[in-house]
Amino acid sequence: MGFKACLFDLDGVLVDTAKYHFLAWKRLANTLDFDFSEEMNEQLKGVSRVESLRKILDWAGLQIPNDKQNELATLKNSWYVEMISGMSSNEVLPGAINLLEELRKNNIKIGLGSASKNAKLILDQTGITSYFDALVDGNIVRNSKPDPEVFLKGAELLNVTPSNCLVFEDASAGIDAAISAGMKVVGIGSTKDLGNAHLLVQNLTQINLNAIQQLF
Ligand code: B16
Ligand code: MG
Repeated sequence: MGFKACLFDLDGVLVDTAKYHFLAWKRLANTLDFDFSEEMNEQLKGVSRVESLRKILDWAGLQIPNDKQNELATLKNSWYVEMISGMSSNEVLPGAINLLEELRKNNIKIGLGSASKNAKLILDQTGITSYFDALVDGNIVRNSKPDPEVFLKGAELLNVTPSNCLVFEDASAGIDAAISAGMKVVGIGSTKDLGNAHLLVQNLTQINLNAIQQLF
C-alpha cells in the first residue's frame, strides 16, 4: 500500500519548453498582425496545441475556418520542432535527474503525463527517455487536462492504483486533473495558480523521496 509511482508533466516540470512555444506562437501571431505577449504565453501552459491556437485567435479577434486553423497549427509546430530539435541534456531543469535517479533506485515507477505531441522528441533530445516506464502524451489522450485521462492512463500503464500515484505539475489545469484522478500532486512554481496542490515547491531541487512519502 501507499506510494508506488510518480507521473511527471513535461513542460515546466522537467524541461522549460515554454520559451520555444513562446517564440513559435509569437512568430505565427506576427504573420497575423497580432502581437503575442509573454503574459498570454503563460496562459497556454498545459493547454493543447489546437486549444492554444483558438485562444490566440480569440485574443486577436480573428475568425478563421477550421482547415486554415490546422494549417496555422502545423506551421507553428514546424518552427517549434526546429527549435526543440536543438535541445540537449543541459536543458533538463535543476533537480530532475537527482529525483529520477532516487525514484529508480527505490523501485518507484515513473511515468510521463504531458499534453505535448512532441514529448518523445524532447525526452530523447534531453537524454531522459530511459527513466520512464510509461509515456502518456498528446498523441494518446483524447481529453485535455483538467480531464484526468492523461494521469489515469499513466497509472493504468504502470499497473498502479491512482491513489498510490504522485503527480508533478506546473499548470493549474494539470493539478486539477491529478486531483480528479484521485492522486496526490506537487505543484511546481509560484503559489498564485497552484493553490490546490498538496505541496508546493519552486523546483525539483526542493523535493526528495522522504518528503514525498510524508504525503501518503
Ligand atoms: P505540442 P505539458 C504542454 O506541455 C505545454 O505546456 C503547452 O504549452 C503546449 O501547448 C502543449 O504541451 C502541447 O504541445 O504543441 O508540442 O503538442 O506541460 O503538458 O508537458
Ligand atoms: Mg506543464
